Amino acid sequence: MRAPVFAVLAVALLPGACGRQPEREMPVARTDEIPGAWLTSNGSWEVRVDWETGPRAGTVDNVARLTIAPHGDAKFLPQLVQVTPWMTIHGHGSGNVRPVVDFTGDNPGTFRVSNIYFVMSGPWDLKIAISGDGFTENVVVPVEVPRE
Ligand SMILES: [Cu+2]
Repeated sequence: MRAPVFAVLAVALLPGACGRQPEREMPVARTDEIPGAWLTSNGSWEVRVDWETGPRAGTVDNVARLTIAPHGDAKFLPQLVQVTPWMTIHGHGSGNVRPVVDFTGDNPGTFRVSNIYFVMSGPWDLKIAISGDGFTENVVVPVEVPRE
């Protein structure tokens, strides 16, 4: 059985194109179960971002590893993970370049995200949507892209 609160959860997936995103969605809270992880919008998942390569501006050779773990009782299984780089202070994303999310198979909640393009240095966000079983939860993870 699902908790009643999930019956009213309806979160549209955000378009990736520049200029059509709503304002920044703040992370709800940080959680202690995975050190450095962020809690998704309805509290079902903890998400941590570790950089394998980068982050660097002006290249698609940025690779991040997402660790996604249930927070408390698992409410649904993550079947789709979408990642959108967004530079909130300027109101733009990465144009037509979309990150590629692959399940690594290492462990049930580990995903490799490649082809992440930051058009400039500065403060970025990774807007992450985790979907499954008709539900979507979001989390925003800040990323500081250093100057070269
Ligand atoms: Cu910018």
